[in-house]
Amino acid sequence: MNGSVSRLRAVVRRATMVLVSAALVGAAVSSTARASGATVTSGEFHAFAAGVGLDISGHAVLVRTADGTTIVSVHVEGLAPNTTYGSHVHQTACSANFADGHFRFDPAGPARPPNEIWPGPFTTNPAGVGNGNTMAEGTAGPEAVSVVVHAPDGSKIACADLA
Ligand SMILES: [Cu+2]
Repeated sequence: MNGSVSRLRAVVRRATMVLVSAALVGAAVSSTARASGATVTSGEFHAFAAGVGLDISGHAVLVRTADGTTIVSVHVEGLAPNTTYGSHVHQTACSANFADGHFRFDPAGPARPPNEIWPGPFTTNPAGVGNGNTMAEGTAGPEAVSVVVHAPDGSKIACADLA
């Protein structure tokens, strides 16, 4: 691992800790983020599409930092234990065509990071709670408006609108 990767990972770890505490105290987080020049959007997860009927909750936070990176953190409860889920930033609201497809920095570019923003895959603990996070180089455009959690078979089971 080179120095810049380990530095980035340290930044992500720190940012994730800040985000998790921030998500718990929403108002305080956005004033802190404003002070640093970042913009923060966040939203609550709800069961969705193939997941309707499941008691899924949690939240997603997307931070556009002042120095041009995008950090996304998800916390999801009510999932199956010890299971790996996919998660991506999507390009429409949860109510519009089931959040449609993935946000891409370059719409004509590859369907994977770093051109997309994937806070998963993440693996749940024995209680069915999962946490995922990622940091992308670049500021996500205005169409980065939702975060979807996918079951292991790829189906969309939860969605959070970011506002
Ligand atoms: Cu997705």
